[in-house]
Amino acid sequence: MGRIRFLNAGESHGPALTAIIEGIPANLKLSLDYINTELSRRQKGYGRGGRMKIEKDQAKILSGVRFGYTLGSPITLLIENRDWENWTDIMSVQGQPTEKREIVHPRPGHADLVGGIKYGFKDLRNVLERASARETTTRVAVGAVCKQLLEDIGIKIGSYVVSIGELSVRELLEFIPLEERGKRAEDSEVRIPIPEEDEKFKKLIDLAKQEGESLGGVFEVFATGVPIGLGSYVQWDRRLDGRIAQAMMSIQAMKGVEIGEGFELAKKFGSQAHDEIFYDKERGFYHKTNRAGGLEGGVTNGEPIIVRVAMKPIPTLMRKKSLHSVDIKTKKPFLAAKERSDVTAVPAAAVVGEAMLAFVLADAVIEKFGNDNWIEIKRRVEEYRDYTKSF
Ligand code: EPS
Repeated sequence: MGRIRFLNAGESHGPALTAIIEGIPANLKLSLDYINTELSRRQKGYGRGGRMKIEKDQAKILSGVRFGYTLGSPITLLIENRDWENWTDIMSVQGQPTEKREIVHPRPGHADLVGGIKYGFKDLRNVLERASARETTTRVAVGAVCKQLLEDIGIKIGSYVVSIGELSVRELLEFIPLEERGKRAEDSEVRIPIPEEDEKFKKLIDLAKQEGESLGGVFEVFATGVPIGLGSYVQWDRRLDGRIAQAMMSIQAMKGVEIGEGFELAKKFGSQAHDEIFYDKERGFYHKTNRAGGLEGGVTNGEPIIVRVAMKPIPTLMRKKSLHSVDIKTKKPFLAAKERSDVTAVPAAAVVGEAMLAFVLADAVIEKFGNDNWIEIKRRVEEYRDYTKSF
């Protein structure tokens, strides 16, 4: 397995969220502004709820960086929850439990019930606080560190939304280059790369909001400039496609991952499914198609990595009649709890997907090229890129 790891901690309404990343080599230039820009990208998206109006996520670096360069020691990131001041009694570390904001009507589709049973909580707030997608804030901060490492060796990551509910722009994307899709998504409130379609998507989200409903969708994350040979076929847990899928599925509410043409490939004859190999002195080995999404045998093949991820609708429904549930104390039928939530968070989830892809790729880079001094590692990457061309 790889050599970068991170752990994060923090409750949604606790004082702060933190993450420790270990394994980022020394002498990598790191910008805090870059991290904060990424955090603000995660906060965007038409259909977000009230919480995003309260928060203005900003990271503090508590360790591992000096005068703008990494030290090779663990990097600690801290993001304060502005909302914390409204929850000090409910989320108090000491003192007596309160029934205020207690949750006893688990929401279908959320971790509420399974978490309560598993950990033995009768107040399901204990589950919600950590299961919440608020946790993805730190993933984005960690991803922003990894992205800076990757960009320094020419690997760029982006994302865009393909569909929300039944509305899709997938058919319209074919002739738009990946990087252009990512660029256009930045200017769209729903992160779709076809600006003319924005209004349609916003109307659907408005409708869902009116109905007290929520919406899921599909987003794609890509990486360009990826060298041949990251990941490995020699053992199941070294295969990079598997590692990417795991990272994506670990994001709250994700229910499906495809790489390249994914499920569509299953319908094709072999001759229509695979990417033929060509050679050019300038480019080295290359493919004219990229149905494999940049991965063959669990190893990167030099083409852009393309990952498609499906997000289910958020479980909190604000409509009068939410979903059937059971009061965990009385065992009587009850409607599921309502919490402040988003109507949809697919645009934000795409930014989290970028962070997870950045983490997996940075890890794979370090695994292949070394993990101590970034200056040496960078040189090794350059030499290796020459070697793959002349192979
Ligand atoms: C989120 C913060 C949360 C939710 C959302 C994501 O804040 P709050 O619960 O205070 O409104 O808005 O999380 C969920 C919808 C969920 O079910 O976990 C964030 O920072 O992205």
